Order: sequence, then C-alpha cells, then structure tokens
Amino acid sequence: MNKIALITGATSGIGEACAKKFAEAGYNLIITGRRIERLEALKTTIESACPIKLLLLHFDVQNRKAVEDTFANLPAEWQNIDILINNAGLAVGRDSFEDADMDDWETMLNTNVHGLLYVSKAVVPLMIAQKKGHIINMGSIAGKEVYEKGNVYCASKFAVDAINKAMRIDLLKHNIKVTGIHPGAVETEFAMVRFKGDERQAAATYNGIIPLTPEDIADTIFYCSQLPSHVCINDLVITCTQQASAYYFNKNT
Ligand code: NDP
Ligand code: 8X3
Repeated sequence: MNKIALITGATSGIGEACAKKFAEAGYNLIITGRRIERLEALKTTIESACPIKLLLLHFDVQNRKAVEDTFANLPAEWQNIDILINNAGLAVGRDSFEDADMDDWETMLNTNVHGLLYVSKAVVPLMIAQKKGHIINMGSIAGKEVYEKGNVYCASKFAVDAINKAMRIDLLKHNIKVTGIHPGAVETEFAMVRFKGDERQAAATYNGIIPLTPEDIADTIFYCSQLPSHVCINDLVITCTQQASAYYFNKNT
C-alpha cells in the first residue's frame, strides 16, 4: 500500500475514526486540525498499531492564507493524495433565527463552506496532475432538510450538498470521484461544540436513541472509497435505525 488519504478535522469524532480506519488498511495519512496536541496523540496511537507514515498539518480551515501556505509547502512525497475527506466542520448555537448570534453564523459558514473550499482548491490540482482522485465531502441530514433552530448550520450543509454536486460535474473530466456523506445524529463532540459546553443540552441530543457512532461513519466512508475505479457513490444519507429524518425519531420512553 502506497496510498495517501488526507482527513480534515481528525482531532475528534468522525475524522479521528476515519484516521484509525484508513491507517488499519495501510493508508499513509495527512491529518489536520487546530488542536495540535490531539493530532500528536493520535499519531502516537496510530503509529503504535499501524506501520504507516503520518503527516500532521496544523491550521484553522477558516484561514485562507494558512491553508494556501500549508499546501504550497506540502513535501513532494505527500503530494500524490488519493483521497480527500473534507470532514472539518461544526455547528455553533441552536437558536431561533431572530435570537441567533451573527458570530456563530459566520463561524459556521467560514468553517463548513469556506474552509472546505480552501482545502479543496489546494488539493484538486494535485489530483488533476495524477488524473485521478476521490473527494469525500461531509454533509449532513441538515443539508437535506431544514429544521427548527437549524437555520445557518442547515444553510452551510445545503451549501456543502450543492458544492458536492458541482464538484462532481466539473471534475468529471479529470476522473475525480466526488461523494457526499450525509449523517443524522452521530455521538461525537459535535453536540458539546454546538451547545458551547453545556453538558445537559449536549446529552439531550442523544436521549432515547442509540445514535450512530463515528466508527459507523468511518466504515461507510471506507466502503465508498474501496469500490472499483468505475464505481462512484454520489450521495449517501445515513441515520441510526431510530431516526427517519431530521425531525422523526422513535425515542425510547
Ligand atoms: P467533532 O466536534 O467531534 O469533530 C469536528 C472536527 O472538525 C474536529 O477535529 C475539529 O478539530 C475540526 N474543526 C472544526 N472547526 C475547525 C476549524 N476551524 N479548522 C480546522 N478544523 C476544525 O464533530 P464530528 O466528528 O461530529 O463532526 C465532523 C463533521 O461531521 C462536521 O462537518 C459535522 O458537521 C459533520 N456531521 C456531524 C454529525 C453529528 O451528528 N455528529 C452529523 C452530520 C454531519 P479542531 O477543533 O482540533 O480544529
Ligand atoms: C448534524 C446532525 O441533525 O444535528 O449534522 O443537524 S443534525
């Protein structure tokens, strides 16, 4: 195995689970995030179990210059990226439109939309040069249905859904696969971030259901990435069995 997967937002949750999954399969990994100590800890964990190479890239995806500078200085041996998993993202706040904080909205749009674009623009030329590649964009069920107090988080994931479709059309001529993954509730640090550290509200997100795990999503992404070169899963919505849509849950009472 001499393949490279780049995973953004690998310091927790779905990104971390993807890093472990792809490392077990022998991929060399570029892992990114803002929390460098988490990246270093993950590197140590993976290296103790898997004979692969890891490159840690430490930047905020909202910072266009930091993203551009990082990829402009990517070592030659790390440039043949086979798979890009655009996973870094977040929700901040869950407030009605009239009460929501403009800073929260900007953080979500800057991270989930602009950040994904900055990283993709840096990596796509490397895939075009190889005449192949696979971009896996992390959307959400929130990018398929708008729900109460989801406003701008939903808007950011609707944008990811549109960018995913647009990338697939424009990159078709370059033999680059583009896959959108749209999970429902997954138990990660997502809810703690959304509710700004309020443990009670975060825990309530998963009350009465067995949610998806980050490993469920990593397994699904890995499956999508292992299909024959002529097969591309375009779009995939995945929920736990007790969730049917953004609104309908069969909660244990
Ligand atoms: P986590 O909070 O556990 O992980 C989020 C990851 O994104 C972290 O590694 C974090 O790294 C990174 N990240 C966030 N902001 C930035 C930034 N500005 N720059 C760089 N990295 C950043 O949540 P999840 O694993 O659940 O979320 C991963 C993705 O999955 C997100 O895009 C989310 O919207 C999506 N998703 C999640 C669902 C869920 O229910 N959990 C359902 C559907 C989609 P660091 O803080 O170190 O920078
Ligand atoms: C995360 C899932 O339903 O909280 O994207 O929007 S949801």
